[in-house]
Amino acid sequence: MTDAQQLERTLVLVKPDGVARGLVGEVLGRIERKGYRLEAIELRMATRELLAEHYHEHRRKPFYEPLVEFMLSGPIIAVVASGDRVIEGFRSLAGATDPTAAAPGTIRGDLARDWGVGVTKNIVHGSDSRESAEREIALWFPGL
Ligand code: IDP
Ligand code: MG
Repeated sequence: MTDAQQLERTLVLVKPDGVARGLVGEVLGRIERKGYRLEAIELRMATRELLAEHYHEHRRKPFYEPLVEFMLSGPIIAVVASGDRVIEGFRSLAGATDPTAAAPGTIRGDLARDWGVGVTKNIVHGSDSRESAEREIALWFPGL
């Protein structure tokens, strides 16, 4: 690859529910088996400041505060994955936001459910556009 712009990257998070339930290997395995490359992986606690930036678009939604509290409830695995059309491809692996409705075969459809807290606990985050991917990667992995 000669043009760095062509290397599409996405930010994936294994959320606290996925880490607590021991699903990190399962999620990373699906990314690898699909053929994407893992560029960076880090286990860390989020902070309120980081999440305020990460979920900026949702700041006025009713689910924002519970979402931030959930994301602060335990360690997260932050991942940068790369490959042609990886942003779209990982969103497809992840499945629909609502784990109850997510199709079987997807991460959320196979591994997540409603635990009485609506759609908050859905195992993974994946960037939704090139612009958000580069913004989110800069937040979680400054300098990468
Ligand atoms: P996405 O993760 O599929 O891109 P977004 O709409 O960007 O979904 O929402 C971000 C996250 O906020 C979701 O993954 C989920 O954890 C949470 N969320 C989204 N919609 C709701 C809701 O209606 N109630 C509670 N939590 C929600
Ligand atoms: Mg989103």
